[in-house]
Amino acid sequence: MAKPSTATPWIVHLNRSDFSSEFELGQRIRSELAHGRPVILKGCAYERVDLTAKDLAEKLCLSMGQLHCVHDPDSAKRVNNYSYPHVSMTLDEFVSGVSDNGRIQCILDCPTLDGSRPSLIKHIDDGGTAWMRMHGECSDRQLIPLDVQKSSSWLLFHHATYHTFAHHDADGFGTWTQVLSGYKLWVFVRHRDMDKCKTFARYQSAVLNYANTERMSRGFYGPESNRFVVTAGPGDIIIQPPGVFHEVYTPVPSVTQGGHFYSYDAAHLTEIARALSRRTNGFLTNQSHDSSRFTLEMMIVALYRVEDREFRRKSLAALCRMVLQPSDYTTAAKLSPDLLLSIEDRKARKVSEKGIWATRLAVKGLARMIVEVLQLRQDTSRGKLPRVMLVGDKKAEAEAEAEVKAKAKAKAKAKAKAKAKAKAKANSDDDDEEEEEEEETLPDYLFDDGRWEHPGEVVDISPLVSELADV
Ligand SMILES: O=C(O)CCC(=O)C(=O)O
Ligand SMILES: [Fe+2]
Repeated sequence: MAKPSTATPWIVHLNRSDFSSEFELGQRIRSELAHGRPVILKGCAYERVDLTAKDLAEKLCLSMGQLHCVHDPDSAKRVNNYSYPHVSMTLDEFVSGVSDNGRIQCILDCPTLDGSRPSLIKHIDDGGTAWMRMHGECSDRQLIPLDVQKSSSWLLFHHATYHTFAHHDADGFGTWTQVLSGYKLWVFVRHRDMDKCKTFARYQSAVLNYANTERMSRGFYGPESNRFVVTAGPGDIIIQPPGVFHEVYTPVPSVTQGGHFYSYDAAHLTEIARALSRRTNGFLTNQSHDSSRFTLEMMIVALYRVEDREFRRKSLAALCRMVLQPSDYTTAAKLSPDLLLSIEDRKARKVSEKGIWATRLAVKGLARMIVEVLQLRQDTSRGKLPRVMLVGDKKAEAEAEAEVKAKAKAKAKAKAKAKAKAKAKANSDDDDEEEEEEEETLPDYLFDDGRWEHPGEVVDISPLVSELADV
């Protein structure tokens, strides 16, 4: 049973009227996200948009005849392909489904025509800011990929009673969403031992516990997870840190706007989510944004333009690591030529084959310098990749069930042994220190202080700024 979001200090509830400016509110939200805490914000301005042809055409300027990729779990059932529950139809056809009891569908990624988002978001979106601030200074980054633009602002349309299974959002993005009509039961899922994960392996097995791929006999999700539900109505904004698992139920027809962002303060959470995504082939997420790497690079270039801001040791280390070791985080094996064409200056490509990588080379040099001057750790030891389980793969499911049973048996055996040992020890001396549960520890810069969600201590970047002045 899900508990209300107010039942946990993990989820933070704020009201716009309690802050004197959006800047101040943005600072507060950034500091909550840095510790992995979702924020629910009430009292923001919005314009109501109903799921009607008139509102979509007149208020959002959408073309009702345009084809969209519609999520339809029933279609997946019909063709027995659960990884592709999509059908194509016009927006008009989709909207007519609001009064058709035979259809429960949604559109998850309709681009907005004006990049609209609450004005507050610019205070937390460091990736978008980096692109705009550095425009003109990176000669080979004059074009912002459409993928980047579309991921910063989109629309969701839902028929009543649609359910989205637990997932984490793609590419380690943070996500904001604002309901424009209807309601959402947004459920944050969290393993009960999440705080205690001291290794990446532990973190990974905790999130796999509630992944929707794990169809065990006791139900669809692992029994070790807590769920906290937010009931979001018109105007309410949900701001979600990177990597947080969530499932969503939409009881009535609904229009929602949303967008993704990266922030310097939560880059350590972005790193973990991207590492998980890479290792599970993006299987626990619902999209992929091949340009995200370019945005992270722009954040490195723009760093010296970020004034009046504290940087944290672990989040900065994570940002550097992602640009220095991209293959640990990118699910897309290769960037598509389209993507490269859209981002690189064609003239520069003709002039010099090397020239097209000017920014990438500069970023790598900069990131290396940041790591060296600020003495940031970069070591990870995250064990081998897990076997990816496919939904509907009976053999894999049976194997996984057997694995869980074997693990539980081994755990019970180890517990009994530890108990016997403790008893023997208690008999032999009076030292009543508690037996610590043994845990395999692997060196990892994000986990070694035992607080993987913590962004690390404040790091003074002035030595870096003076080093850069000398370059
Ligand atoms: O509203 C929904 O059903 C799902 C929204 C969501 O989590 C997403 O688009 O990533
Ligand atoms: Fe999501």
